[in-house]
Amino acid sequence: MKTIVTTSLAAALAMSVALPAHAQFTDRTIRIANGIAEDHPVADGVDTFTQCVDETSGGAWTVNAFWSSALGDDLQSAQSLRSGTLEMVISSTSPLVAIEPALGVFDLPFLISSDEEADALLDGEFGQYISDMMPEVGLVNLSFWENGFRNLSNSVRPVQTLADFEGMRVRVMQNNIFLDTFQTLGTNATPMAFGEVFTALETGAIDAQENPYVTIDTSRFYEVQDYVSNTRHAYTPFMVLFSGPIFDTLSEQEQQMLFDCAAEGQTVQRESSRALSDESLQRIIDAGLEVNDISDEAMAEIREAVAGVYERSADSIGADVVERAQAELAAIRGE
Ligand code: TF8
Repeated sequence: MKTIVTTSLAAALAMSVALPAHAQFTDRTIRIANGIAEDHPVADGVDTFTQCVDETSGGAWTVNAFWSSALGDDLQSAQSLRSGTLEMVISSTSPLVAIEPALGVFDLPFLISSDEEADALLDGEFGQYISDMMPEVGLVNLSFWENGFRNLSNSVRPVQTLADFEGMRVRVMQNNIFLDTFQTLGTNATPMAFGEVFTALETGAIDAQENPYVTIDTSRFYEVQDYVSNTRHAYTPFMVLFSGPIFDTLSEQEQQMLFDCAAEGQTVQRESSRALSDESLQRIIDAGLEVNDISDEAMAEIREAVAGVYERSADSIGADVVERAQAELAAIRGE
């Protein structure tokens, strides 16, 4: 009898060393802040991320996502991450320029021109270079997800030429590069947090905003806008950010899980974003909005008008950062 007990005890001890993967995962609840609505493709990425974390941690980790700025806007949430009072945010790079000026590179007008370029730039050396800057400001970038190409919507007129921007009251994201771009285009631009945009459009405080089709759709901007013009003036990615101070308290396995699961989420989220973009465009059209493309001639004029933004923002972004992005994009394009 004694032998049996001893043997099974030894076996149990051996198993406890070799077996339970969850021993490296402490029970935790992770909150993810988000500014967009729950039917946005980010939710598909978050679902995948959540499932992956649940499986990898053997149920030790719980992930709770909060939508529509319930935990604060992008910038406020990122600041909470830095102070260690919130675990995660999925944020556009643009409002975070206040924290890391180099992120302004993604706000430069017409920098990226296709999905393929975006993926190659963000998943390549340049994306890593940007991610490597984040720990210094108390943030860990787990992955770049897709926000998408931004298009202008408004309630005044279809924008078909440079002149059509004139005098429009446009909400822009909170940084000087967007402000400069839209002022240069002739609009009356106002920086504003995303959560205030719907009401500002509804009350007529502003005429226009710019975001990808999926956002114009899922945030119901089509209810308070009449025109959408296919400007594709910027591709501002999402960063899947984790709190630096909290990250530092995690085990190596936990840290690796975060990167792996954010990468799994990325695949699903980008696919979903691209599939939904056409559906969203159709819903915008079905809602009665007038959607227009811009001619090559007019687009050339628009690009030329904002070309000076690159030089004017080089100091704030860092000339080396801008050059590096441009060089990598040139290589991606085979130039
Ligand atoms: C913007 C951004 C936002 C996103 C969202 C809050 O216009 O594109 O839609 O950052 O996650 O502010």
